[in-house]
Amino acid sequence: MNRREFLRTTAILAGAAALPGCVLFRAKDEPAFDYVLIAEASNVELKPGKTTPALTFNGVAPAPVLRAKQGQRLRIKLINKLDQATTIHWHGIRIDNAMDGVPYLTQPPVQPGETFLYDFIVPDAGTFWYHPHINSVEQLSKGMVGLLIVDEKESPGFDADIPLVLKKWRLDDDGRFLQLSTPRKAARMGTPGTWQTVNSEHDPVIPIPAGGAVRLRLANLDNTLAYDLWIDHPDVQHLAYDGMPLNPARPQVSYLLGAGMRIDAGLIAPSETNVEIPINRRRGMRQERLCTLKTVAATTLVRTNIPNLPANPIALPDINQAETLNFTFDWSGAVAPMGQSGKPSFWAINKKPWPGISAGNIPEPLARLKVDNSCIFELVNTSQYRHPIHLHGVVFTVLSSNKRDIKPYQADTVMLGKYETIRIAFVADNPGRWMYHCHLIEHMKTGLMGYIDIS
Ligand SMILES: [Cu+2]
Repeated sequence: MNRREFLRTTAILAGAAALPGCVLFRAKDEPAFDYVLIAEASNVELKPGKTTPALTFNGVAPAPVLRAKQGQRLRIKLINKLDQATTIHWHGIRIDNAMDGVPYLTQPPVQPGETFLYDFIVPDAGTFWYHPHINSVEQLSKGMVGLLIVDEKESPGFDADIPLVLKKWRLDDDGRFLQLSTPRKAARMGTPGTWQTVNSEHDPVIPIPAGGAVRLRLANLDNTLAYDLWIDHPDVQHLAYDGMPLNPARPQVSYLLGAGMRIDAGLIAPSETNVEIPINRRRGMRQERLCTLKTVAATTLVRTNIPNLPANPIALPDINQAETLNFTFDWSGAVAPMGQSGKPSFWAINKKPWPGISAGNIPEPLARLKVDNSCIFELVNTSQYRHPIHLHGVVFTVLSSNKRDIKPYQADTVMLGKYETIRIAFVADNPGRWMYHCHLIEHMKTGLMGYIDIS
């Protein structure tokens, strides 16, 4: 048994899950902090036998899985040992605005050699993640992405809880990074990676307890790709999207997982050992295997029911009283330099490409919302390229689409298909300035970003 297999087996026996190479970094010596995250350049092994010069938290890529309990205070000390500024954004957490990790808008960038203490309450249970919100093409592409799992107040009772971080790294044959972005691709569907991994391994086999109730936390932490996932087992349930439970759970359907989005899926593992369940990415008629679940002997009873997840305490919008705002996501194709950055802008929200931000130059918000008001956002995509649209600070309900039937659900990121219009609704109950952007990072960096002001 090699170390990775040992870690996995140990994790299953413990009823928890470990990511290979992603050891929890509890701050034993510094009781004031629950976690210490050191941003640093580190060599990692993604392609077997090859060295990849990654940017990491705590020397591993993807970053360590952080774990907290719903309703608890979480303190994380960021130490920046990079040669560039960074921050940490906590994707999907309904956080205090000052802790949201957006440079200039919510905090000064954390410069090389500096530290920053993130200190916040986690109000919702679910599968969330974290990443810098600065120089995002490079910092996210090169590895500074990790899960933040918030456990329910009472354990739902799964026999295994397995994070599956999807990421396709843009590497050459020797494991070095290729050019991460080109204007041509940024103006279209983004620059895809070349080396697909699940939890930093290519096509891994992941043990699950035979007969047990298994929770899979599928997280797309890629900068670019969308995954049409399919778990090849007859009774898979979708339990949650973006950490927000579906009540009741829904049978597995096609759900395009854009950059930044998550699915919690549940299944009862076959009671025989050595049964393999592939997880595939569907691409038209083709299926590309991402990883394989494989049953191993376990001391669990044979289960018949997938546990339910309790709802999170999200205020429900009053649709009849809600104010509707329209946001059009446009392809402008302009190669004209934008704003102060002088970089090309290809994308715009309501005709405004994000001009960049600096200490003395905070752009105007895309909208000002009155605190506690219900709002409907109508998201209009006028292009043939899709956009995973993410709003910080709140959880919204996805209401409807002009292209497909939507059974409403809660999320923090919604995939806006080509020429699609989607309506989302939420209560603006979290005051602050919240970023509102496409999570396809090259789109965000070439214009498709803004923020809303709730006050
Ligand atoms: Cu986009």
